[in-house]
Amino acid sequence: MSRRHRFARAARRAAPTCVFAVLLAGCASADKNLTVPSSTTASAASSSSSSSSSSSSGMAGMNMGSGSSTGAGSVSVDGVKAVPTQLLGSAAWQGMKITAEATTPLPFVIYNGTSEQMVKAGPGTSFHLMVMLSDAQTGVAIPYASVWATIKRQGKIYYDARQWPMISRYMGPHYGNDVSVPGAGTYQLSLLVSPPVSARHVEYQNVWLHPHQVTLTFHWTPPA
Ligand SMILES: [Cu+2]
Repeated sequence: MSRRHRFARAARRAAPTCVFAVLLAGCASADKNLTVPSSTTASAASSSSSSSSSSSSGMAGMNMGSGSSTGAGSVSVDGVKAVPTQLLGSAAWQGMKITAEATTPLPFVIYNGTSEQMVKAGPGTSFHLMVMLSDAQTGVAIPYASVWATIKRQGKIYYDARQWPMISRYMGPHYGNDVSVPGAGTYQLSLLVSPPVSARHVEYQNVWLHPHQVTLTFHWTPPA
């Protein structure tokens, strides 16, 4: 099954949750706007993005416990501490910066407007994946899109899921989920990003009109 169809099928499967999230998550775009996604391949090492500089060598020693790009080890709000993040890679798409980061596994709450569901990271969870979409020039977050993440190693798929539109005091709006991978290794992370489904100021009228896929390579080492 093609990625495109998998995406659409999964979007339909997610329909009950999309009822409330359709505007925020852009779930409708999966059925309405799908065309064959354009695709680029970037790796953390080859990306020209400034923020990827630490990943080109840093990922070899990826350690969720010590690597920190937030420097927020001492920051705590209501007892909830910022957790260190590790850059997995970044790419650019028509002026949108797509950045994938990982934090230590963490619980999160899915709230649908009337009820909530707590998602706890199980013992097999490797990390919490966060995909940030932002304007490459201004750094302002871009909401209302959808992100589907697929993680492969040597052609085998180990993770394949929609990312929740998510908010966080420290990370701001992002798209994320808890992820399990089978141990240390070099993985390919593919991100299928759908167009933001929203009204747009005219500076954005000609960009991000079709789904777009990027592939990032990262090295994963479980924390000691
Ligand atoms: Cu998150």
